Amino acid sequence: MHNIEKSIALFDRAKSLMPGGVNSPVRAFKNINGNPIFFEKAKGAYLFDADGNEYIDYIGSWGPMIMGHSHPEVVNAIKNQADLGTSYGAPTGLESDVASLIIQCIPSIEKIRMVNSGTEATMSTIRLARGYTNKNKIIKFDGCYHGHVDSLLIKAGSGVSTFGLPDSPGIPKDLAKHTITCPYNDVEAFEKIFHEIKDDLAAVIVEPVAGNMGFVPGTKKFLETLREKTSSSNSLLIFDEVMSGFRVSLGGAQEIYNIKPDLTALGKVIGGGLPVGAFGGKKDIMDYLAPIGPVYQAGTLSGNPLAMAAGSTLLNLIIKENPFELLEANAKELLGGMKNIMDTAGIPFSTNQIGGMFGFFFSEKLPNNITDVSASDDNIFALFLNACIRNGIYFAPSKFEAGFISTKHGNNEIHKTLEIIENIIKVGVTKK
Ligand code: HOZ
Repeated sequence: MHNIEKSIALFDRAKSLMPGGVNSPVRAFKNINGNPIFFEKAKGAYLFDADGNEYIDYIGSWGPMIMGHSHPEVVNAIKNQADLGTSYGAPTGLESDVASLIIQCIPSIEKIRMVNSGTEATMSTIRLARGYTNKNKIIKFDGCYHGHVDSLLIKAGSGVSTFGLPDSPGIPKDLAKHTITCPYNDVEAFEKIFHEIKDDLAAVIVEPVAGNMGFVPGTKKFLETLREKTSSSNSLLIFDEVMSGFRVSLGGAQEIYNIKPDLTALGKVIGGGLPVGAFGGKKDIMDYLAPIGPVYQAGTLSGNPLAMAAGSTLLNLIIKENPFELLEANAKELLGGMKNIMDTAGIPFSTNQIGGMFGFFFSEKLPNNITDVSASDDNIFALFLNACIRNGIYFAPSKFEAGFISTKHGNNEIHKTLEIIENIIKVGVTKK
């Protein structure tokens, strides 16, 4: 069992200085009654905390560390760029490097704009969709999380589900009334809502592979229906691939489903671990942005050279290696092993994965939407998670978050993880 004395002291200090002691709520471990671990360094598949403990990391900074932490080429690119300047507030060729790599991999993106976070990316797609279509309403799906954007923080997943805050105060009712929510993967419910509001429908936004209600892929029929209906009403289809982009395959979820959205929001991997977001899509829609078009969007640090240097290096590595089959095979081995352990112990358990993203649930039936995820066992999840973390396995501390595996998670890491989990289950840590 890891001693986490220093993490406990660091959390106490942080609580006196920051709300909940954190800068992003899920990190507080409040829902699992745990103490967050404070980290000092990371390498490959491993994190190292302030007490000197080692963890096999299955969060990977929520996606970006797909080739492992502190990849030497990414680190060198950041160091080299830092020597040349960290921000100019003016264009660089690096921005076009990242743009062309993304456009090469994701054919629905003909033009792209860089921003600083996934939240900024989705927020900008909504404004652009409203400006371009001259309509107001947005359909989003229960349990999808698109960042903390006013219009999208309604029945959202991730932290708001983790802490049971489906509708955050601070969002004007007049704005919220333009966002209509619908159950995920429910074609009939969507069609009903669509027919009621299609004349004023600016956009449908969806995580085609949801990573913020645990890991729940959209069904092909559901996503195809969204494409067909939005095209028929001159509304835009927005894929939020902040999590799934460069995580489930080189071309994102849209490649797997063979569906072209009008706009795509990206983040995480494309910044190589530095703060980045981007949104892109059809040329005529993107050219509706200032300075060519009337829809305004801007940012001093957008296309920041450090982030672009890290992002282009990581994207080049991913394009060269195309590691998605390997990642999926390794994720399957991990999850298959976990399932065997749970089955032997008689604990209801289900799993899913695509490429380098995965999910596990303490429920017999594999969840298809947030209602199913909510019904999975909270008590066992919290006990299991705390036990894993205290024994050096770092999984996301909420059942409403996804898991991530990197190219540095080899046989050793997977077998060690399974051995530790087997012991945890044997000593009955997860018994109620
Ligand atoms: N909501 C983020 C992932 N879905 C978690 C971000 C963080 O706490 O770093």
